[in-house]
Amino acid sequence: MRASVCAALLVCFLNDVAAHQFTEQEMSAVRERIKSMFYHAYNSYLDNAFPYDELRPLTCDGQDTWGSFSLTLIDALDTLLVLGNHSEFQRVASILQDTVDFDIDVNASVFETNIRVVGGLLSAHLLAGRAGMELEPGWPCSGPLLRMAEEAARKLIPAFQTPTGMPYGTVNLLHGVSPTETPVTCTAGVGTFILEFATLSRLTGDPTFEDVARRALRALWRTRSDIGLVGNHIDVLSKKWVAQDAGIGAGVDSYFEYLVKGAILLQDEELLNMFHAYDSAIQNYTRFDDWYLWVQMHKGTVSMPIFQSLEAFWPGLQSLLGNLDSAVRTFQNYYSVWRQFGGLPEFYSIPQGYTVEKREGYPLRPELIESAMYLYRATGDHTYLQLGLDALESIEKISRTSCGYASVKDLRDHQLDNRMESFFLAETIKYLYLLFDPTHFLHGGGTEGDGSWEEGGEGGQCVLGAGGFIFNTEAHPLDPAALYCCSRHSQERQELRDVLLSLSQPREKADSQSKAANERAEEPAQSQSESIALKPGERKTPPALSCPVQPFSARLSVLGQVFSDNS
Ligand code: DMJ
Repeated sequence: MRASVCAALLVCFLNDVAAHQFTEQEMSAVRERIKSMFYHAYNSYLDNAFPYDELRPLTCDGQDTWGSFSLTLIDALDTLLVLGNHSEFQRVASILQDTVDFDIDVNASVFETNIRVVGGLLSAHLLAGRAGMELEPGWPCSGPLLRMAEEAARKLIPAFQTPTGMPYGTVNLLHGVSPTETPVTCTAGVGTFILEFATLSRLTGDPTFEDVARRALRALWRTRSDIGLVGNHIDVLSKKWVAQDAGIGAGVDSYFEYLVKGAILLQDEELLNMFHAYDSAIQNYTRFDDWYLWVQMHKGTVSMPIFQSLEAFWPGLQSLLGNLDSAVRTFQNYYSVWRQFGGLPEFYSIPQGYTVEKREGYPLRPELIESAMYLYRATGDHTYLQLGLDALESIEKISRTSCGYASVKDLRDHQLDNRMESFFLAETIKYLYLLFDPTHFLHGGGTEGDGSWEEGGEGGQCVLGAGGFIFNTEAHPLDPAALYCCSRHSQERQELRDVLLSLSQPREKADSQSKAANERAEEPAQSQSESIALKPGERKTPPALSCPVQPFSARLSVLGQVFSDNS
């Protein structure tokens, strides 16, 4: 454990060194550099790779990877808006409507399609007003990008038709799940849908999406071990754990992220309680010196004493729950690894203080920068800006090529891979930019910077952006106020329909219906999805929206308690 002692000393050292204080002028200069990084890669993707999914930055051409969706363009769309480029956002949104086709004979990852394609389209839909796009009268409860997101998500639904409700990992977009498909799915592949699917349900009024996501979450919850942990891969037909390593990294990460963010987005205590129960087992069994190890899910014995780069989202998540001390200490551990290599290797052996064989790569992942963004907002400590600047310099130096940014194959000798994952433009660049732009509207509230609240819906009764934004795991921001607004509207329409029905029916029948309606009202509070059902195939008409200004801003806090308001 000598290396871990060294790492601990380094952490103390990092804590003691006074961070450089960035002036607004310096931060603005860094923002400009980040913008030019984005356009270097983005323009090169358009010139050399579109309509393929990804740019190949060494050969300056393109390839399909996760499907055949022009994935990088969908994933990067909301980053254009984040950087303030409204005209390009509008242009791309209309290109995507004209060119992307989900009726294709392609086997796609249910997880990746959801977080990148459905998440990207939903977020672009919700930001379309700010980007100055022409909006349908019913927006944000309807709109072309929302319809595209819905269409993509519908292609994923067959994967959830299993006896357990837990989805298969892959689905053919044209034919559904192949009869030869493996039933083994990773934990994150089961539990990373509630943000996008609940958003879809609450915007469109179709409960199907939220229902399947919740069913999968509840099924997964019931499979936890006696000591409260989940493993890495599960058989979705038999519910047997196939890989029994429990940890917070690859294969599991975004499951925990979605319990917390789902709780915030949907004001849902069930999800928060699940997370807290997991968190206490995680703290008990996997945490050592503010690192998180991998342990056997039934016994709690250490199976892999390694840190994975994907785990670096955890301090950011902790800060969302107000658990700052722990978040800061864990972040410092991870930052010490960054400084050792100028990037985060995929795996890092904690006892040896070095990379792990065949896992020396750094595919320009966002997680450490994402945590830095949350922690800077929470603490104001410029150490996090320093990490951001280190990351920028390092990416420029190691991975920039003449037509983009290449994944690093090996951080020890800086060999490159011919791949630029779409999350580089969707997440890494976005979080980096937001780190250096603390008054950006996406940081929430309507009082600072360009963060004015936005009106939506007919007559402008829908106040959007008032409760901050929740980022999905691919950094696509979702607006809780829009969900609330649209599902309120659905509820009102349902009530109106009940009244009209009761008026148009004979007395006796109307009495029995109003009795049923009263009984419904007396039932314990259900998830909102159960009260917003439309009949299959039914479309919305332009709504008369009514939205609150208060509730979300009063209840949500980036730093503090999720349920601070008990009313
Ligand atoms: C992204 O696709 C998402 O952040 C996902 O949750 C994990 N992997 C990549 C980034 O590392």
